[in-house]
Amino acid sequence: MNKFIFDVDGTLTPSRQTIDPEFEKWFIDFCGSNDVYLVTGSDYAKTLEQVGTDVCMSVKRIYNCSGADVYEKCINVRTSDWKAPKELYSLLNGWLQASPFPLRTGNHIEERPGMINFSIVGRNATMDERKLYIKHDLEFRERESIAFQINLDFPEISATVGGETGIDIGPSYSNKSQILSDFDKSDKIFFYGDKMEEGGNDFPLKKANKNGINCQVKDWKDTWRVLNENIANRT
Ligand code: M1P
Repeated sequence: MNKFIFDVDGTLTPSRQTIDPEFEKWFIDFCGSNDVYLVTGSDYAKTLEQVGTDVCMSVKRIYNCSGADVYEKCINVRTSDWKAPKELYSLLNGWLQASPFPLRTGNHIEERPGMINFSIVGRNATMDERKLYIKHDLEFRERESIAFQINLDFPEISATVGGETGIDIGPSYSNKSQILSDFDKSDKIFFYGDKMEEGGNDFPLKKANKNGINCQVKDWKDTWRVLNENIANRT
């Protein structure tokens, strides 16, 4: 059976922003005739804020925190109690002090069920402050090198670059690929994400979804375009 799995930030919405109203209507309609799932590094509160209750109720399941916290029709059906080791916090605080990026807005280490999100600029950043960090990160590839170092120092932990300003960190078994255990071998999985390159938080699921179709998109408009194209080719 065909199953459609979508990342949220950068795939259904601009990162940390809400879904476009026209696309929202179209997507809800799409959910009415297809089995749709969401998978994101974000927590449920943010997903609800970004895609709204109607989308949350229309999809079969939402895998928050990269699959560590699972919701069906707004009800939590599974969660993880993993906690990061103390040594990791020391390392993250070290980077927080050492980064040449000058701005700190607060909430730099956000604890979520089964994972933490680390952000040098801080999760309290405004859109303009986020833009400054995105520019800095594009130039210095800071998140990539922090994630690389964490993966090197903590073999039992997986750090991936997700969204535009943060790093998703959890136990090594707990990346987006963990959600595949909920699907049947006979399912044909279509996965849409914007961070499928190695080191990106969609990469582990793309890699594990060997028999399915993985579609790397540029943004939500590209997702909409690709879905329309697929539908046109099917008819
Ligand atoms: O899904 C990955 C991340 O996407 C967004 O990241 P950022 O704010 O850095 O653009 C956020 O929704 C974040 O919570 C999430 O982990």
